[in-house]
Amino acid sequence: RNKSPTITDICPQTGVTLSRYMMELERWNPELSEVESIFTSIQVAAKAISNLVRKSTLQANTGYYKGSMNIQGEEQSKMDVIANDVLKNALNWAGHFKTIASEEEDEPISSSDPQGIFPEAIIDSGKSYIAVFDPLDGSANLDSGIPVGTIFGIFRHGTECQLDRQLCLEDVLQPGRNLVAAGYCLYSSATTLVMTLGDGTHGFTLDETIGEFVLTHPSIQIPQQGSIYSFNEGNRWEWDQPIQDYIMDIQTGMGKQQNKYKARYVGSMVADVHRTLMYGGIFGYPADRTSLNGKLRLLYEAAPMAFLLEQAGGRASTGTRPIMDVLPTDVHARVPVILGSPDDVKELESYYEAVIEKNNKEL
Ligand code: P6P
Repeated sequence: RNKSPTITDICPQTGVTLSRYMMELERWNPELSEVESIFTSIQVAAKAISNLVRKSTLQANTGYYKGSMNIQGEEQSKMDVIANDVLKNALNWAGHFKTIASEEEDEPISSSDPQGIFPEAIIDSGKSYIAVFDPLDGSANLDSGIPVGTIFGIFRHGTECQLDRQLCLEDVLQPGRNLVAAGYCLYSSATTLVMTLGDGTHGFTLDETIGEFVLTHPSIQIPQQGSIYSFNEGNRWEWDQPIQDYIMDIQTGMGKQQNKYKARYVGSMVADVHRTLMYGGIFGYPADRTSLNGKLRLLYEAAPMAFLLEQAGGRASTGTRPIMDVLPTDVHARVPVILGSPDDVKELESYYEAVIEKNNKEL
C-alpha cells in the first residue's frame, strides 16, 4: 500500500469526522474501501452501545442472566449479550467478514455457518476479513457507573480460507503482528473511539449533537515515561517475583526513575489503557501463581491494545516478549499483559531479564 499521507495531511484540523477521515484515506488508498466500510459498521455499533450503556439502568438492562456462563466461566450480564448482538449484526451487514470471534461466543462464527447468523445475501460475497472483539469489556463495572468499553481487531483471511469453513475458523488464530486495524471505544464521561490502521493511533470523540465521531486526538504519542502504575494489587503476592520487586521499587522511589509512582486502577481495561495512553505510565495484568497466563485474552483484548500502543510510540509486552508476536493457541487464550510508556515497560522487562540472566549463570 503506498504510504498514505498522515492524518494531519488529510484532516489538517481536529473536528473532522471519522467518516470523512476514512473516505479521504480510501481516496488515497482505493484498496482500503472495504476497511472504510468496516469502520462505518463499527461506528454504528459503538454509537448504539454507547446509548444502551447510558440507558442500561433506565431500561432495566442491568444485572445478569442467572446461570448463563460464557466460555470464560464468567456470568453473562444482560449488557454483554446485548452489546454482542449489536456488534455481530453491525459487522454481519458490513458484508466483509467471513469469520467473527467474540469473547461472548464459545467458538468463532463463520459466514457459511448454518446458525444463519449471516443472512444468505452476504454469504460468500468474497468477504476477506476476520473481526475479533470484546463487545463490552469491564461490564462487571457497568451497574456501578464505572466506565466500560468495546475492543476490536481486524485481520485478513488467508486465501485458502475461501475453500473450507474449518480453515476459516483456524485462520482466526493469528498473531497481533497480522492486524490490519484495531481500536477501542471508551464509554465514559465522553464516548471516545481510538483506532489505528498502522499509520499512527488516532482518537475521535462522539459529538452527540451531530451523531458523528469527531477527530480530537490526532497522532497520539504516549509520554516516554510516566508516574502512574495500574495493576490489581490484590494479586500482588501471587505475582512473579520480578513484578513484585518492580512494583516495590517504583512505590519507594528506588526504581530507575527515582520518583514515587501513583496507583490508579479502574478494573476496566479500556479505561485503564486509555488513561495510560493519555498520561503515560504502565498498566499490567501479569501472570500469577493461580493464572499462569494472566487473565486478559490475547486475540481480542491484548493484541488490539498492543497494536494501538505501539502505533502511539508505546510498548506492549508479556514481560519477556512483545505481545504482538505471540501466536494464539486458541480463540480465548490468555496472555500476561504489561503495556504503556516505553521507558516504564522496558524497566519492568529488565527485572525479568535480570532473573533470566541469573538462572542462565546458575545452569
Ligand atoms: P480484575 C474486566 O473483567 C477485565 O477483563 C478487564 O477489563 C480488566 O482490566 C480486568 O478484567 C480486571 O480484572 O481481576 O482486576 O477484576
